[in-house]
Amino acid sequence: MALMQPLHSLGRRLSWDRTVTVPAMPAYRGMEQERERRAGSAFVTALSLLAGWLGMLAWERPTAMAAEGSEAGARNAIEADGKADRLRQKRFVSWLASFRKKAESRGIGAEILKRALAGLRPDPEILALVRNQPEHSRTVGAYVGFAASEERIKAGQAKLAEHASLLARIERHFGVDRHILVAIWGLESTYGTRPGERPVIRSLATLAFLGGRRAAFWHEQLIAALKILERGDITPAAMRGSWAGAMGQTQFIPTTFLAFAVDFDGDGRRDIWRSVADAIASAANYLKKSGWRTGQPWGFEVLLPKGFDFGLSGRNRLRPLAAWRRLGVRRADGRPLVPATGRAALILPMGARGPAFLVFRNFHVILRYNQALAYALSIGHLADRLRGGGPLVRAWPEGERGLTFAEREELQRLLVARGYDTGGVDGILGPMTRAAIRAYQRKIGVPADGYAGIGLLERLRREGGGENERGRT
Ligand SMILES: [Ca+2]
Repeated sequence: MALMQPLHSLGRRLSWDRTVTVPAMPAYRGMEQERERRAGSAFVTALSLLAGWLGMLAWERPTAMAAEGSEAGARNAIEADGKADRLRQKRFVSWLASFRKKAESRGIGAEILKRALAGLRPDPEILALVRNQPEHSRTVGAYVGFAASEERIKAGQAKLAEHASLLARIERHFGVDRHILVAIWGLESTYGTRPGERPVIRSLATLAFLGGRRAAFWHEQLIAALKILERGDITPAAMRGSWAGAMGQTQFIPTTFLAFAVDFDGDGRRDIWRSVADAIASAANYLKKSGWRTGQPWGFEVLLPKGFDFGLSGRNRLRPLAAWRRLGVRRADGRPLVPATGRAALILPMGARGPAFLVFRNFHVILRYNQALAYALSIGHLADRLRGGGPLVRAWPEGERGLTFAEREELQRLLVARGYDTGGVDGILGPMTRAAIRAYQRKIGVPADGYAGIGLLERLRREGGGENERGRT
């Protein structure tokens, strides 16, 4: 059963340019900016979330730690917790009154505000969920293996058969490959079996109340959720989702719902919670509006020739397939590289030692759904498996794991100390850090794949920092 757990329950701190990591926490469907539209199941870095909440954590259990170990201490801790609860409740009520005024000024009707917000209390479990984040994170390989597990493939193939005529209609209407849609359904909610159980209004109100750096984002999601209720797509009681407000079988956050959800079964409501037709068609609509190209692949695994220049990889380095072919790149499944499928980028999700992929525009469209490279790759690969394709030809490298935030910062510090420009020490492995890694890799004569693995960090540690490598000749 654990293997059938949907990915949203693992959360996503993934993105193309960050270390691809999958902490075991529920999806944090935020986005750095509104422009990302859906924020996908996005992944605010959990750390920034934590940082924003430190104040909250501090007064949540003020004396529990200090009092640990004695019965009197335990009683004091409980009393203190009771006080903290009452304080929190008082602050929440006052916050809610002010939110209600803002919602009214945004045109939300008094009736729905009354129905949705009456008796609302903050959700203390959300704090625990944020606290219990693991230090380490999954690698892309582990994530893809988890996503495209035998159980999920088997269940997905059964769903393809069960909903064949619906899927054919959705495919005709939106022009999006049914295998991709079923893969999304499979990862988001384990084919609709895990659409999320938490009341969305309560979760979003808790998050907006906690504030922090992303308070405005949660505020907007809460407003959007109220708009959905007001339109009558779903009742407050049935509007359930992840702790971060990702809702229903497609795990849309409210603003994404407002932008992309459709009523495909024609009952007048856009019900991504209970209607398979509405849920899958809404996902199809989202991909279509994000630029899906009908009939084109997301990408495929490739094999690279000996002596290949790994510096050519990178998701924005597009080349025609003919150019990749001239460089000796071939499909791992032995099929020919057909030049008609447009320009492609070469990605090496776990560096030169792992599988390589050529990816097309549709891969970037999947990234609009969720910005994590591991997510998009998982969707693509799971879709291929659902279609009857085989497992990846190359194995993921052994002995790797995702770097922690502290380790990513350490990596950047060590590179900076050696004279490389990482664009700051912020724990975010963006294009500049990747470029710095490649430069360092060329210097030490290893494949310049730009991959920030534990092996690279250990090598930097061994060689120490503090010397300016470039200045030394
Ligand atoms: Ca409907």
